[in-house]
Parts: sequence; structure tokens; C-alpha cells
Amino acid sequence: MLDTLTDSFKNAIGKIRFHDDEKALKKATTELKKSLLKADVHHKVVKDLVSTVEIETKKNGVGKDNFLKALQDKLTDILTIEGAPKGFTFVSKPPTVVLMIGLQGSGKTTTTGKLALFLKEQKKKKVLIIAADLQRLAAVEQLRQISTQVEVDLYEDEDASATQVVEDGLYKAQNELYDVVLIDTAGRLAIDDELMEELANVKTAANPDELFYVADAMTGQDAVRTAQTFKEKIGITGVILSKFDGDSKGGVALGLTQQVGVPLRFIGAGEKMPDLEQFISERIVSRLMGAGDVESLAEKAAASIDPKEAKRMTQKIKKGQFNFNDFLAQMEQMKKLGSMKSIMGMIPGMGNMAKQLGDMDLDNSEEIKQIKALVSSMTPKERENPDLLNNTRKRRLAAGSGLEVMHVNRVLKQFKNASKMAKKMSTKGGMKQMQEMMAGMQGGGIPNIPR
Ligand SMILES: Nc1nc2c(ncn2[C@@H]2O[C@H](COP(=O)(O)OP(=O)(O)O)[C@@H](O)[C@H]2O)c(=O)[nH]1
Ligand SMILES: [Mg+2]
Repeated sequence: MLDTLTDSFKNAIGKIRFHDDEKALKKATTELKKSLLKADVHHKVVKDLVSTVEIETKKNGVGKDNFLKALQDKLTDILTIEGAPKGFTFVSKPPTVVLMIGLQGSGKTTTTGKLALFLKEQKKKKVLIIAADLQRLAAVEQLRQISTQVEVDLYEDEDASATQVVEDGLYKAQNELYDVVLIDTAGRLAIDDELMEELANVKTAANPDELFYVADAMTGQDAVRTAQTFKEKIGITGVILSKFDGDSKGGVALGLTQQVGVPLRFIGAGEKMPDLEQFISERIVSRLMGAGDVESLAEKAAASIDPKEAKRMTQKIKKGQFNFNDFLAQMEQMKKLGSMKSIMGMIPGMGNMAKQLGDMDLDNSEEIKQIKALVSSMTPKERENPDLLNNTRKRRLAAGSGLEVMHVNRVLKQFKNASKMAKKMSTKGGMKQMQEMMAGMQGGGIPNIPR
């Protein structure tokens, strides 16, 4: 997701090897400048960032640690707006009302669903979505499908006006004690007066606590410009960058906060409902510096994994009893976490691995399909103890799941290895060993960030 930027920073950091070497510093900053511009960061932001990092490093003495510290401070600075909320904040007297606005196709409706899921699963809130996009016939149906999928209530009335739906929906939310109301609105292909007028009316009816502008990251600097216009005309309290998984070079995320003067609050990186991440500057900086974002991962995992189940699983792994039944159950749990790529990007030192993995789809990857087919052909006893499988049974299983015996053997072996590795990792210091191994594999290693 933020790989291009992370790479730029790593490369620049790598340029500084010696102390008191101004030439190395110059090389590092030149490299940084070039790659940030290439990643589509606005030139003013780049200039400011590079010169501050240079000045601060010189002031404290040229060296890797001071360079890292300067870079980290400046990044935090440009991604933060003093006093502005971070992530999602709730008003003291519910419901917290959020108006989702943006151009047509920017991802408003999808993001409304993602946000609803996030609030329901991770924040344990009672959420109501209001369908206030009545411009297109298909819009309400799309929202109906999405809200069914994330299992969140929807208020709709196709015969009413947008403002009427909003008023009625809010009345319901107050009466039925919802914590959060998300209002999906209509967009246009470009900014026009009619749209702005409708939005202004909806805004008056909703009296929202938050106005989230949903911007398509793939439109690059255009996303920033339209955000600025929406801010002037309607007012916005936060930006959500959608489609960050696409061709987006990531740079727009870096400049946006300062350019628009409104914090980036969330990033959408995929078409699936769990593919939404909070944009909390400190965590993002840590990730940009290649150090991973353990907090976000832990939060995501904690929300989607049943703690009792997790404990039972850990026990099994420790005892080396992890079997194919558990494996299938784990795969289901993993799916709730979102795309593999976004998970890996959050683990320290795994950013590069994430890139190699690409968008491994847990439902559709060939390997997972093979494993699932195989496991479903096994008897419950065999799933618990694959060692029971003799050659005759293996041949049958292969035939039953459309595989070659060779494949069956391979899956069984992989599973045994994975189980061993999991057992090892569950011991004290095991995770650290694993990380060191990963860092070694990438050749680069994890840079040490001074705190
Ligand atoms: N790849 C990707 N596609 C997205 C993302 N968010 C939305 N989309 C897609 O963008 C298209 C338009 O989204 P939609 O929510 O209908 O936009 P709206 O017109 O602003 O409501 C749909 O095909 C979505 O699946 C994202 O984060 N990543
Ligand atoms: Mg829509």
C-alpha cells in the first residue's frame, strides 16, 4: 500500500553510512527528493520535507540516527494537524452523524459499508446507514446489498427526497439509540452548482458531526484539488482516500493533509469490506519508515478473532496439535482481516514480502483451493491426524479432490512444516527469530528508529 514511499525512505536512509559525511547527506536528500516526486508527492511538500530533514540532521550532527529522527519528526509533522481528530471519534451525545460526500464513482457507497463494518466490529457500535443518494436508481439497491453484507441496518425511502430521508433516518436513529449514523449521498462526475446545492441542503438536514470527503487516490493531485473545492463550498472534517490499492503511487497521501488543511482519516485499499484502515499519523510514519504497524494489526486481529478460540488455538499450536480442521477455521478467520497484502504490510520488516505476495486472495488462490478441496475429502479423523493417510487413501483423496498424488504429498508436507514452524514461533523469542529471518531474506533489514 505505502510500499513506494517506504522504499524511497529506505533507499535514502541506506545512503548515509558514515558520521559527519555531508556528501552522504546530500546524496540521501537528493535521492529522497527524486523518489518522492516520482511517487507523486506534491513538489512543495517534497521541498519542505527535504530541506527540514537536511537542516535538522546537520544541526544534530550528520549520521544515520539523526537523519532517521529528523525524517520521522518531519513526516509526523506533515501528516498531523494540531488538534484535529485522529481515526474515528465519537460525540459525547450519540448518535455521531457522518455525512459521506464526494464525486460519483469515488467510492462513497463502498466506503460507507467499510466504515460501518469497522465501527461495528472494531468499535462495537450500533450503526445505521441512511441511503440519501436518490439520483441513480441502482444506488439504493447497491447500498442494500452492502448493508446486508456487513450486517448493518439501513434506512431507505425511495419515494422521499434526500433531505426527507435524512430527517426520517435521524429520527429513527435517535429513537432506537444508534451510536453512529452514516449518510451516503449522491455524487456527480464533476463539481456542479446543482450538486453543491443538494449537498448543502442535506448538510443542513443532517447537521453532521463529521463530513468525510471520499477521494479516489488514483486521480492523484486531482483528488486534492476537488477536496479543496468541497472544503470551501460545503466544509469537510476529514478525507478518506479510496482505491489506494490501485495504480496509486501513494504520494498523494503524504501531501494531502497539509495541502487541504484537513486530516486524512482513513485509507481504502481494496474492493472488499474489511479493506479499510485508520490513518493515524504516528502509525503510518512507523510503517513508512519500514518498521510496521503492530498496533493496527493487533487491533484488527483482536476485533475479528474470538479471544477464546484464539487461546485454544495457541494451546494447540504449542502442543504441536494444530490440524487441518484448525487450519480451515483459521483461514476463515484470516479472511475477516482483509487482504493478505494489507496484513503483511503491517508486520515489521514484512513490507517487501507483502509486495511479492501481491493480492493473494484467500478465497481464490489456487493453493488454498487445492488445500480446501483436499481437506474436505478427508475424514474427520484424518483431518486431525494426517499421519493416518496411507498410499491407498492418498490416491483416493487425490482422485476425490481433482489432484495428483504428488500434490497431496506436497500439501501434507507443507502443512507439517508450517505446523512445526508455528510451534517454534509460539515459544519465547520465537517471533523474534522469525522476524530476523524475514529481515535477512530481504537483505535490507529493519532500520533502527530512534525514539
Ligand atoms: N480497488 C478498489 N476499488 C474500490 C475501492 N473503493 C471503491 N471501489 C470501487 O469503485 C467503484 C465505485 O464505488 P462506489 O462506492 O459505488 O462509488 P460512489 O459512486 O462514490 O458511491 C466500485 O466498483 C467499487 O467497487 C477501493 O478502495 N479499492
Ligand atoms: Mg454511491
